[in-house]
Amino acid sequence: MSKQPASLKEYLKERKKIVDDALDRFLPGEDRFPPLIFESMRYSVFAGGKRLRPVLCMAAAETVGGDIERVVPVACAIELIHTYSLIHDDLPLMDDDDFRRGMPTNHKVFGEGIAVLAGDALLTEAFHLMSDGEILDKVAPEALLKTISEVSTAAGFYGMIGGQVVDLESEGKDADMETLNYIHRHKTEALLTVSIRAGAILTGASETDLAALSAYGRGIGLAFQITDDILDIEGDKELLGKDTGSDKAHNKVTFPALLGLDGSRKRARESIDEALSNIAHFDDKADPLRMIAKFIIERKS
Ligand code: GRG
Repeated sequence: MSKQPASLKEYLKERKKIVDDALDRFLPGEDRFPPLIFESMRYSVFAGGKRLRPVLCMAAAETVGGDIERVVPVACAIELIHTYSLIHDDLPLMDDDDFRRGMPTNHKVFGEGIAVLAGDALLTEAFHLMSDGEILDKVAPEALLKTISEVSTAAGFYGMIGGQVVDLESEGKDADMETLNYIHRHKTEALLTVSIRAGAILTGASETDLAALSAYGRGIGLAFQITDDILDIEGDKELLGKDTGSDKAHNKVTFPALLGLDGSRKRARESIDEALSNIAHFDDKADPLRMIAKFIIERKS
C-alpha cells in the first residue's frame, strides 16, 4: 500500500480512488429513508473534487511511517466537512454560485432548504465517522480524541467559520494584508493543516515531526489560497468546474488585489519553498508531500 507511485498523476488517481471507495462505503445510499437527503449529500460528495485534504491526511501518515488504512475514516470525515462548507458557501445568502466541481450547485438541483440540510448532515456525519465504526479498531483512543478535538477547532469558530465571518464582513471594504491573512489562515489553511496533523497524530508521530508537518501545512495552505485567487482571475472555467470572476463580483479582498498577479505568484512560490524546507529532513516517504506541494501552485483546477 505504501509503494511509491511513478508520477503525481498516478499517485493522486490511486489515492482518490481509495477515498472515493471509502466515501461510497461510509455514506448511506438512496435506498435509505428519507432518500432525498442521501441523494443531495451524495450529489455534492461525488461531484468530482480533488480530494486534496484526505490525500494530505494519508500522505502525512505515510511520511511518519504509518499505515494509511488506519486514517481513511478520518480523512473521509474531513472531506465531508469540506464538502459541507462548499455547499453552504455556494448558497444565495453567501456567494450565490451556480456551478461547483463542474456541476450545478447543490441548491440549484435540490433547492435551498435541502442544500442547507445536506451540508448540516455532512458536518454531523463527519463527527459520527470519526467517533464510531471501523476507526475504533484502527487507532489509539487518545490519538482519536486529540484528532477530533483539533478537527472541531479547525472547522469551527476558531477556524473555518471564523475565517468565513471575516470574509463576509470584508466584502466591499478596503481590507488590508492583516485581514486577508486572517481570512485565509482560518478559512482555508486551518482545514488543510488539520488534515495533515490528523494523519500524523493518528499514526503516532512525535511532537517534532508534528511541528514540521504543521509548518509544511501552513506553507502549502497560503500557496493554495493564493493560487485559488489567481485562478479566479485567469483560470479556465471548464477546467475549474465553476465560474471565474467571483471574487471581483463580490468585492472580495484577495492576494492579487493587494500584491498584483506577479507578486502573488512570487509569494506562492516562496511559500511552497518554505513548506518544502520544513519537511526536508524526512526520507523518501515524504515524497508524496513534496509532489503535492508542487501540484498546489501548478494546478489548473
Ligand atoms: C462554513 C459556509 C462555510 C464556509 C466556510 C471553506 C469555506 C468557508 C468556504 C468554501 C469556499 C472557498 C472558496 C474556500 C476557500 C478554500 C477553497 C479554495 C476551497 C476549494 O477547495 P478545493 O479546490 O475544492 O480543494 P475541491 O472541489 O477540489 O474539493
